Amino acid sequence: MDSRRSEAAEPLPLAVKILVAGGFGAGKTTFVGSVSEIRPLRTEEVLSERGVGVDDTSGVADKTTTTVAMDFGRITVRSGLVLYLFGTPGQDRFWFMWDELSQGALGAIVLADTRRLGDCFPAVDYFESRGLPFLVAVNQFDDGYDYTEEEVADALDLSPQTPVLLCDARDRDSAKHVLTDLVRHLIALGDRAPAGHPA
Ligand SMILES: Nc1nc2c(ncn2[C@@H]2O[C@H](COP(=O)(O)OP(=O)(O)OP(=O)(O)O)[C@@H](O)[C@H]2O)c(=O)[nH]1
Ligand SMILES: [Mg+2]
Repeated sequence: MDSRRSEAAEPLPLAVKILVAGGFGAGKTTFVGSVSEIRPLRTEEVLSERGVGVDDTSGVADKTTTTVAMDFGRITVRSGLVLYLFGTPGQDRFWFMWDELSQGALGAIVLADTRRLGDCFPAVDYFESRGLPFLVAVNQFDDGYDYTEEEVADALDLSPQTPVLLCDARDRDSAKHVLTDLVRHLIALGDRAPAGHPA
């Protein structure tokens, strides 16, 4: 068989860059790790005493490590469509990374932590101000409040078209569901945009 012909018949998959953002300890690294089909790249460092008074660990006292640069993972959501996932660092002192990480991204997941819902405000603000489409995935912690999607949308003052859904970042199917909803949201926004204008 002519290998050049078989290569030509297989189109390259569409690669889409997605950010996974949210407050400190919201579950971003967990989310990327549970859904990635490759061994995720992580940049975890142990939270040391030097961060005391700098990092706000209230509500996540059990946390021993934190992401200092980014998480990276990959998932094929359907044939021909591959998502490259970039998890952001959660601590305020690593905000300077966000502009770099968001270069070329088509969409974002904002993970909301049910123990500290307000911590995802900065991520929501960031994506709204840059016009990057996002959805809010509410990561439910056992010791958090059981919010409904409507309560979260109200509390975060989201625009009516921003999807909100409940999830468990530790569960692969749940995380994959969040990503497929984001892809649907991006496609719907693209369909609504006037020709020649980005959504
Ligand atoms: N109960 C519960 N625990 C979770 C869930 N998601 C993450 N965790 C736990 O919460 C802890 C923090 O998760 P990470 O994934 O490190 O959070 P992160 O947002 O990447 O944290 P930073 O990078 O430090 O901002 C880990 O011990 C996880 O096992 C969840 O949905 N439910
Ligand atoms: Mg992390």
